[in-house]
Amino acid sequence: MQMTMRWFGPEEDKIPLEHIRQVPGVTGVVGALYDVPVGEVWPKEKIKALIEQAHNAGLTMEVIESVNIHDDIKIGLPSRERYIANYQQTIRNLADFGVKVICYNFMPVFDWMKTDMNYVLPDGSLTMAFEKAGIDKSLDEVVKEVLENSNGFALPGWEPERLAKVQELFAKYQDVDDALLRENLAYFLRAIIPVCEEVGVKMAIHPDDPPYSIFGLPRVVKNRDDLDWICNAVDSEANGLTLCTGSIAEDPENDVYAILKEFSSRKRIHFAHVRNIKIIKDKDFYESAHPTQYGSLNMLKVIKSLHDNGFDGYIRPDHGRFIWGETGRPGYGLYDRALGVTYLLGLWEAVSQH
Ligand SMILES: [Mn+2]
Repeated sequence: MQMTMRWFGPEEDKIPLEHIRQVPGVTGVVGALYDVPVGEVWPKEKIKALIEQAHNAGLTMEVIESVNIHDDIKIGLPSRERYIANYQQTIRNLADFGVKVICYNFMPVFDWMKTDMNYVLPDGSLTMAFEKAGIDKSLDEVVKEVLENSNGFALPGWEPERLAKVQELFAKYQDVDDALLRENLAYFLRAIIPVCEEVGVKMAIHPDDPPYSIFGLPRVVKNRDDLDWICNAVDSEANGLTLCTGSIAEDPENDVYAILKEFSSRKRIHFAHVRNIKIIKDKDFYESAHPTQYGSLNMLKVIKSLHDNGFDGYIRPDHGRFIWGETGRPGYGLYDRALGVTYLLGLWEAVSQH
């Protein structure tokens, strides 16, 4: 197991790598290029510069999150061929600089959805929340609210240029149902997994957040059966998962521990996002502090399910609250994620010595 933290690069992240280096137990950062348009090839010189920065700070960068998938691939348009060829080249370029895992998602339009970016907890800390009532309004209104509450930071998957055309994007997905989206995912995987096998990279799909349909959009990474279908679509270890405990747990019907156990045993979890959430009622929730007592997940059981079933991939605390007056990109403050790291490593050490 290798403990990492996400880092958005020198332009996009106000947290210096030197500070991440000082969090005990963190050996690497999870990064990405944010100035390459979705669908284009990631140039070698930019990848080199990015990864060198991590190395110069004494950290590895073996996981990339995310190389996003162009909408034409998800919709299944003829132009997907060009974008798939570009994706294959990006995989080769990343492998050249030591990248081992690529996290991605296959969600139409939105990479994730929250309705409150500054939800105040009883202790005065700020977190993100999702309440169904928050999306029972017009699409434009919801998009506007998320963009306005991002504290001036570009949120991953919520690029304002792209979302300015949100109505147009929705129209393009009009005829894409779950079955077609799934077929388009399999088509993509059949094209890229052989390249991954050749260069030693593992793909790791992130579950839908939230793991059910919103605004009538199709969803195909929601639960155990979806994950099983994806693993079988191309039966290769290179075709794997980013197991995000928070996203999976946002549907109370999902048995997070059983999913962790099954897919760790099957050697398909290459990357784990570990966070706790607190269900408020039905499917409404907020992202709580990591320890078990603050959320709805038993974090000892989460770590045990990974550890006892042979998980040896990369792990990171997913999001953190804003505490101690810190401000910045919602979900990605340094302090609470650092607390998450030490807590998760403490659990890991305990279960390792049993
Ligand atoms: Mn996640």
